[in-house]
Amino acid sequence: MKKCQQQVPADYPPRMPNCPESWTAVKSYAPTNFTASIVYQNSTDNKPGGWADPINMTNESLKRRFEEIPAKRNKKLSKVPEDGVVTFDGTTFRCPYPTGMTGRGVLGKFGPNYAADPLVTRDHESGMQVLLVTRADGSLALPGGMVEKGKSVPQTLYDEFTEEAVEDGPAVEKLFNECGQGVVYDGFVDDTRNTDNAWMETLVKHYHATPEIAAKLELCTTDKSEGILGVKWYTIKSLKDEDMFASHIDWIRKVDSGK
Ligand code: RP5
Repeated sequence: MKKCQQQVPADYPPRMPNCPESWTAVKSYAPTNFTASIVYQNSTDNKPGGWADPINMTNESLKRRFEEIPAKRNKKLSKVPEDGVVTFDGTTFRCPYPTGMTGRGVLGKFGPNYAADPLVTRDHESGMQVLLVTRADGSLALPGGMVEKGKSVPQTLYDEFTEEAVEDGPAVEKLFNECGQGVVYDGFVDDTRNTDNAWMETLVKHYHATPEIAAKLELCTTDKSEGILGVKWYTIKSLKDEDMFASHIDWIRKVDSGK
């Protein structure tokens, strides 16, 4: 079972009990319906320029939003052929897993809500280390964030890293320009905020800092980004699954050299 089938953030009502594991396993389905008031307050029909889709999403407005998503990401949408809840150009979009909840929860967009996650590592005598933040709920996470309207994925990776984890400066520029190792993951995130109608997808890019660059990265000590409690290097092999946010541990283990 996925986290998004069993767990909820503190400000959510409970999901449907005994949520089916897959869409094909659905026999009777009575999901909880929940959209947070903050989503309605920020819907573009209530607030011009708001971050959430209109309350009554039309095919036309969904089309306009999809056109804003970088073309490369359009191919990565999670699609299912029938019984879905969001349609666009004859295609139906639904969370890849039943979540026991409809509505948008706290997520602004119908369908995929896009994020970007920088996965920054360094070599250490204890083994490869990764730079993680502590989120408000106490879980450890990559310092990622939502791809906001008008922002590219590379810009989001840089901005989130310098807002949540490391002070901006020449060392960060060198890290991003010279230490890129490629995209580790691009797709669905097992995020406890997901619903059947709105879910997280992300692009994770790996950067491996040289000892010189790692030594110059100055970790943030003040909370510039709302809800971040701290930032630290962690030895990957000592991380525990239960301490980690969403499916971040899966991508971190993919890059661990084990040394
Ligand atoms: C996760 O939520 C993504 O992997 C990303 O790390 C994060 C973005 O949400 P916020 O940090 O902006 O809440 O699904």
